[in-house]
Amino acid sequence: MFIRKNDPLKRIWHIWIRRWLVFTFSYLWTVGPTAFCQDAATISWKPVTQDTSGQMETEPVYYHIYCDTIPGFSPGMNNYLAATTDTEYVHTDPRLADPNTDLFYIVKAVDFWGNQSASSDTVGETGFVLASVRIFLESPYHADGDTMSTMFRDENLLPLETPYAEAARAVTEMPVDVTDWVWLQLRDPDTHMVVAQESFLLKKDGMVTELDGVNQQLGFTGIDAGDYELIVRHRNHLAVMARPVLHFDDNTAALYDFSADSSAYYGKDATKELENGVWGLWAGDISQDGLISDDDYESWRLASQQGKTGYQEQDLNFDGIINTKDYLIWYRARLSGVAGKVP
Ligand SMILES: [Ca+2]
Ligand SMILES: [Ca+2]
Repeated sequence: MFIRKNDPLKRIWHIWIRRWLVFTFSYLWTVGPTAFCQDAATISWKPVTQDTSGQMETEPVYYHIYCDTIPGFSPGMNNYLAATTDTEYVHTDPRLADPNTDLFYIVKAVDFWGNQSASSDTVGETGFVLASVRIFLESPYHADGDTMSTMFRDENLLPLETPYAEAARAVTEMPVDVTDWVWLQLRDPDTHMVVAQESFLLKKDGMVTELDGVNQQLGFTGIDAGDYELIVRHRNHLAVMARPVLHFDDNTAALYDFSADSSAYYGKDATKELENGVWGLWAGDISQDGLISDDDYESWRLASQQGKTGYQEQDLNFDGIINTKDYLIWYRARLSGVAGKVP
């Protein structure tokens, strides 16, 4: 379900307030539009009236409001918006009128003595679901230390803009420990149509993160909770799909770990064993057609002849140079007869 700024208040979320760590109680809050202003939104919630021991609150309760562009954000100093003793807040921000940016909000209650509640659920301009994914790529993976190369990032070769035009996104500064960009898609399990997709950062330990390089709760906006196929794509590896259809919603997502088990992947031989018990994506699909074929070889050959360097899809071993080392990776994959298993 979408929330649009010109819709009436629609959704109600339950949250729990926790104080003194002994007792909890709930209140409700909603986010909704102001009637006439496209760059403003009204966030409202029901008041906290009881403390954690069930007594009436006699002192004023403050509500701290946090706002971010990432649905899975954690409230903190860097996204603190305002405090109020009211039970609603009108937020005016030009980003609310920007169709390419969605804002999300969290509220925490703070009592007279400074005790903070747990976070509310997140509400925002659009519906969203969260995912958490770990995955390794064959090319940059080093068995020593179980990590992937960050050479592109460390040599300032990693582009600030994602290479996946279908999921355009950019950072202003590349976080540390990033190996590359990856592209995740959610598909309807019946029609196999993509319902949401986004570019994310892949850290050297295999964790996929939001653009801050820290947040592992990956937001897909514009869709409601449901069962979806999860697909991971990378610019020169064979794409993979999670084996079961997974349930996604706006609660904190459990990790789906492609690196730990070959059964995490849909299809036989969809994954390569990088070392004992560690699984990753096959390198070599330079043309991104789901096959390891002569197309990929031709692309490598041309790039090699032209002496291309840096961040190139033909660079299959992630060293910034295109030479026979890359050819050998393609050749071994070709000999193995592997192909993408995403239907
Ligand atoms: Ca190919
Ligand atoms: Ca290379």
